[in-house]
Amino acid sequence: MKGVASIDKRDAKLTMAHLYVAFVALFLGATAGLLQTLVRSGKVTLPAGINYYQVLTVHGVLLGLVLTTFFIIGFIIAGQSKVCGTLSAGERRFGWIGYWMMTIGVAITATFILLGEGSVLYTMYAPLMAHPLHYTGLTLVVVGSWVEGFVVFHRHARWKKENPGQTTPLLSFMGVATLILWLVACLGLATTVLVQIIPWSIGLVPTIDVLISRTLFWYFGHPLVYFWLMPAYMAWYVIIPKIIGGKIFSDSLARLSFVLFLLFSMPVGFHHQLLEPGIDPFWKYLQVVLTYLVVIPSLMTAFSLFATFELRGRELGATGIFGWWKKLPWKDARFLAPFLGMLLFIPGGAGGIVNASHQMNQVVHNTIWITGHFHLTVASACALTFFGITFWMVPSITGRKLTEKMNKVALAQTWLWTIGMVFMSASMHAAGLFGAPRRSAFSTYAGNEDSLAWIPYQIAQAVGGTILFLGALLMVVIFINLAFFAPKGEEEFPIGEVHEKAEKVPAIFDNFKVWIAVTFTLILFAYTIPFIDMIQNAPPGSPGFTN
Ligand code: HAS
Ligand code: CU
Repeated sequence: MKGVASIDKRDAKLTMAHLYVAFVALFLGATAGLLQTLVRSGKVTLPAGINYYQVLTVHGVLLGLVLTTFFIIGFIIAGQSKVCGTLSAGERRFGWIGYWMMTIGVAITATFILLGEGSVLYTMYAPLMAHPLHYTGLTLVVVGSWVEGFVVFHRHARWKKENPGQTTPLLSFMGVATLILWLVACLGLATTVLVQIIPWSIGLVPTIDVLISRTLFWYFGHPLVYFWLMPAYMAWYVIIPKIIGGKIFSDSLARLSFVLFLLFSMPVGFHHQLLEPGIDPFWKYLQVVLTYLVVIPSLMTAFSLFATFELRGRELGATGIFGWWKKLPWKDARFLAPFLGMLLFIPGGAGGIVNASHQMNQVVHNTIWITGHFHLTVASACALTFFGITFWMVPSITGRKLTEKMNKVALAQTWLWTIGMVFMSASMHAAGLFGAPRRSAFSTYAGNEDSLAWIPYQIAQAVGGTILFLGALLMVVIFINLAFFAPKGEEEFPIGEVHEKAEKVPAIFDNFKVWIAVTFTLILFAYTIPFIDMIQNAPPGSPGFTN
């Protein structure tokens, strides 16, 4: 049989190029993750003098940066090609230029991490200092992603021009919002890297202002987590309704939640610095309040998803409060994986609210509780959703089929990942409450009394981590199968329709200029005075340190 691809073949090729890099990153990053949980169990030491922080950096960069960014951009491009129509030759050319910049950047950075010249944990965190080329590679990744961002903006604008007066396709709107958020967030990163970190790592200046660098980093670091989350929400709002045979509850509500993410995710970086000295408590307080505001779009999303599930269930004859539960397509991996992601996001989000609460942050901040939090959010809610997308998107755009057999393998993969993650994250939360530190190679403290309380949880962590690793391996196998060996055929690219009773979308939602202006106003409000303060009262700078 001949395969029928759901989008233009040339666009599919561009998306697939991104996914190849993403899944190589998954394989290597998961291997590093396995090593870490084994070391932290206190029972294993790394062979051949491999440094724990080097492994941790490989893990964080490959999974937190490479897997996510490549997957997300690949998905947004495929989605746009589907809902707006194929890219123009020029757009596609710039897509490839951006892709190669990112890929070459990753290769450079990976080289320096492997040489042991870039063990700076999460890509850049003063006063840890890496080789200047490590940062140059990362800069290429970021600039490449901007080039691709402009491709997405251009395709969206072209659709608008071709369809005057019409509401833009929801999926494309969401892709644009996600990449605007990414661009605005990256301004902070670019500033600290170009103005502070690179001159310092080359040796042009002897010291760095750590507080300013970290503040710029977290101005970026918080919206970064929504850059991961919003593509998952794209699937939850637009793809899942179609997979379960239902409708999108409300187009306007979906757009509003994306607009709110844009507005409120930048002026909240201080919730990562609540224990950092040198920031006035008033501004920390203000940013904590804004953090609670950024929870709202997620609560709206939960509401909207419940509504979609319930409406669909009732259509199929469900009765009672939870009757719809039985009507959901549990045996469809395209549904199960993102659904379990949603489920794990409930404790993940609740933990986030704990972190954001100033007093409670003191209990959890330096502990592995936080590591548990972000494995439930990015590594469960987002990762499981990305896997769920992969199950249909890869065969769909390459003209292949997700066979029943592969669907079963995908269900097994979903359970392995979920069970591994539940064990690992739950133990991380528990160990954290007993005081087990994070970002530390030492986890047993020579058996002192405190560490005795957390060691059993660290062993459970390693068990969970091992199950999880098997889940990651199986995911790589599924990806390779779907990309190269699955039978030719036609697989749906599921795009939900809006419920007929939903309100019409107000035109203001489609006007990104307004939202960008409000975003910058809020950023200036939350950061101007704290920055003036930090500059005026700057302590002496710090030299560089290496792990
Ligand atoms: Fe976070 C630290 C606060 C969300 C990721 N976070 C981190 C770090 C990462 C991260 C990576 O305020 C560590 C950085 C580092 O290395 O230091 N986080 C929050 C808050 C939220 C939040 C308030 N985080 C995320 C998401 C992430 C992520 C999303 C990745 C994708 N986080 C913090 C704070 C810190 C922090 C502090 C700093 C801690 C410190 O001291 O260092 C909120 O956005 C969460 C809102 C979410 C919800 C859940 C809504 C539920 C939904 C699912 C519905 C389910 C359905 C299925 C429909 C309120 C949408 C239902 C079915 C049934 C049967 C029930
Ligand atoms: Cu945050």
